[in-house]
Amino acid sequence: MINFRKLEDIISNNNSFLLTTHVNPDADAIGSEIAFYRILNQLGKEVFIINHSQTPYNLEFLDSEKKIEKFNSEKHSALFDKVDVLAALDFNRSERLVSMQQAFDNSSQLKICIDHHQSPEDFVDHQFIDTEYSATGHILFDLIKQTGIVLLNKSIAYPIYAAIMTDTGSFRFERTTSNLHRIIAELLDLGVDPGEVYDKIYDECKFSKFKLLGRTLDTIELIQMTESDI
Ligand SMILES: [Mn+2]
Repeated sequence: MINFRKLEDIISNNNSFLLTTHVNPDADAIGSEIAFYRILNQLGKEVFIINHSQTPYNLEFLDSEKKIEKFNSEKHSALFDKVDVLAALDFNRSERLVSMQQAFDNSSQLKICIDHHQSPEDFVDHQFIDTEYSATGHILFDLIKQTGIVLLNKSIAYPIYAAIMTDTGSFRFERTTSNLHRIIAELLDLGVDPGEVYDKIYDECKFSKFKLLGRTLDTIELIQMTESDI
């Protein structure tokens, strides 16, 4: 069980937050960062989102404010000791931060982890982890529902929908319950278009693979063989 009141207290009592997620981020990783950023933004907090990896091409649409930055040790290291809270989203082992691990581990600022994976490492001050959740975005939905910390609007519902859709394998996996579908219904009522999110994540992914295939095919060379080569 996640202590949402505790998480609400941490949010209320601090002003600046650095959000991050795991290497090779998926739609739950990016969606949760964007949803959490928009929650904090509604509350007037100062927020940074810094990741080890570049946001994958097919997930860039989730970051419409272009808020996510790729970690650069010279530019960002000092920030890890300056913000009030470091928030790890959708992972629970600091090695998943790769180039950012040292800056994160060495910081003495308050650290929290919001996640739904098993076997967490003891690397933060407060863990908000429950493996019963379908996605980290789903935890953020319950944070809003159970505390009323902000009003759930379309701009928060949209990345939460993307997070849950992908982490449930488009509503196929075990944690796809009737309760989860009730949550989804609420997100759709706020104006999320499921076809649009699906097409953006999966079709643009296919499109970028075709582009890569095109570049690869362009490098093909015909090598003439003579009789002596055989
Ligand atoms: Mn996840």
